Amino acid sequence: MKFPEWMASVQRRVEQALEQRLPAAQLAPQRLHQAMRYATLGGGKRVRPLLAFAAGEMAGATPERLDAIACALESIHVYSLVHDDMPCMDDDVLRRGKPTVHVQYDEATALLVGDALQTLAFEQLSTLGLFEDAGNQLRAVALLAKASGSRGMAGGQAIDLDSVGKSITREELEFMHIHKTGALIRAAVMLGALAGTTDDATLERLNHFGKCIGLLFQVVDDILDEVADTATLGKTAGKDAAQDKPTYVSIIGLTPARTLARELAEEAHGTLAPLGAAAQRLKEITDYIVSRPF
Ligand code: GRG
Repeated sequence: MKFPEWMASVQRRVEQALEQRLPAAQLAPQRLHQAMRYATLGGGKRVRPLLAFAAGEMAGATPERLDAIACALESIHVYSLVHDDMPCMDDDVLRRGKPTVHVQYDEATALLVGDALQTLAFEQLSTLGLFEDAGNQLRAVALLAKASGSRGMAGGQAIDLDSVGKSITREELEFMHIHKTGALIRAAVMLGALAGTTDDATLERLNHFGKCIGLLFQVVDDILDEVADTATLGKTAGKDAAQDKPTYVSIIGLTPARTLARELAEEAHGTLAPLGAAAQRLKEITDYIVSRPF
């Protein structure tokens, strides 16, 4: 199967899995469940699920097992977007082409949607029999918890909020992004691999690949933001805080950021090279991520 076809089939599969695993809209409390579904369904590239499927297929994990893992990852990701969009953080009114949850519902609901999606993720991941090996399942739960918490995504977000209007070094920016965006992307690769059978050397290799691709994702995101801003002559209205945030482009410049993206993609490919054809999908996802802005 060609990559675009594979990607579309995983995206469809994940949409269906999320649809089934999210509490029904008719189930009380209806407003909260409707808002959880509103936030999660019908949008997004599903990059983290794609990475989990790619690594999981490589490790021989069944698609049914990967469905649950993909849902756990996407639930954490959506929770982070819903909270990130709130007035106390980035104060965004649009996400995935529709009004953000606090705009469509209200702030308290948005807070609860994030909370409930986060715990739903761990409920999914701890389903009995989801992993061949109970030790690997516990490892996956711990990995996702760490990647989401203060030593991962939430920690990166805290640094991000603290850096508004300040000048930070390239090293500090990298530290922030490895945590804020990179940790969950890295966890996606690792969780997929843990759902199948993978030796420790390969897991270590995938861990390094995850680190490269997590950072790559953010560098590309910064480039895309810059290119979009330039095209629309600046997103001035209502985005002051986000505009003052340091990015790869603001710290090292657009051309060096593009060079960095290429270098990170090369490092990701180099890390996967010894895995041969088994890592084909991971290589294709790397190219998909890096090719977006160029
Ligand atoms: C609130 C704890 C907490 C964390 C928020 C990830 C994050 C941390 C905030 C998102 C803000 C943001 C726009 C970050 C830049 C990179 C990024 C994660 C973009 C959104 O992810 P995509 O492109 O989105 O995968 P889709 O909609 O495709 O799922």
